[in-house]
Amino acid sequence: MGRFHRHPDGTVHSHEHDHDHDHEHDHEHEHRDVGDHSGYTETGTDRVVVLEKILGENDRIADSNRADLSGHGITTVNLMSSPGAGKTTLLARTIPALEGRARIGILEGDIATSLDADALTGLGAAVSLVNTDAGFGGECHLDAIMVRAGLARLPLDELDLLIIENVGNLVCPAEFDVGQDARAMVYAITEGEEKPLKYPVMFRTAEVVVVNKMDLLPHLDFDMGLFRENLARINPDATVIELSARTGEGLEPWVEWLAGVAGIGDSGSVAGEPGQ
Ligand SMILES: Nc1nc2c(ncn2[C@@H]2O[C@H](COP(=O)(O)OP(=O)(O)O)[C@@H](O)[C@H]2O)c(=O)[nH]1
Ligand SMILES: [Mg+2]
Repeated sequence: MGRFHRHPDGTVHSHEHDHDHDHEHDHEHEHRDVGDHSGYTETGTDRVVVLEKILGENDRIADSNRADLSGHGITTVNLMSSPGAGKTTLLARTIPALEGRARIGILEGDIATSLDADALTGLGAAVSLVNTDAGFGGECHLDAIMVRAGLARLPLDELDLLIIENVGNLVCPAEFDVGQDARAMVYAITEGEEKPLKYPVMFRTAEVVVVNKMDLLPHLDFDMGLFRENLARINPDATVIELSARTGEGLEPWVEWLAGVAGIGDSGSVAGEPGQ
């Protein structure tokens, strides 16, 4: 895709910067009068205006999602991570762990395939799949419109807790409000201690950071102290939960955190059915 820039006459356009081309002959317009294109001082302004419009529209729909969900008594958690950190594996353990305490819906976001949705089907949760390459341009995140489409396929009257497995990506999902009540993220210790510093937005927006793949700790030179220090610089308030989604060790604090946000703190009571 080309890069946008504005010329002194006010026209804005984009074109590929293919350095194999001879610019003097290929382009109809004169470049030398606007100087070095690597600067693009005005490009940022154009992009900010466009992004503000997109995000403003997204936020309006996110607010409708939030209102609809809370109208149904549903607490919604937006679960984010880089690809492969362990979101699906964690959810496969979480659904049975909350059985009898919360009726769970999963909104599964993936660019392509139903692999994760299939893996989470049959565990006791209602599962709705949104593929972003099916009508949503193959986006690297879920936005509020996509989530709204996925909600239409869930039995909202029968749910207490909705967990949205966002598209695996450490950047884009953090920029889009989808109507959640809380954001959680999974971080795997195979990713490197510096990730909170390099990808601050997601780590900053997460209320809870699940530190996953703890079973691999003996095989890695991962420095937990350094990771926690880096995370604290970006988000000192984050709740940190170390666990292994593979073995299930350390799962309980995560399950109780979810129960807490869903307002079903007392183990054993079925949400929405007091007295049972
Ligand atoms: N060793 C180990 N592997 C894990 C753990 N959690 C997930 N994995 C593996 O990591 C890979 C990606 O997991 P997945 O749940 O699909 O990650 P997602 O892309 O975030 O949904 C799979 O091969 C999982 O089996 C864990 O706690 N320990
Ligand atoms: Mg997954």
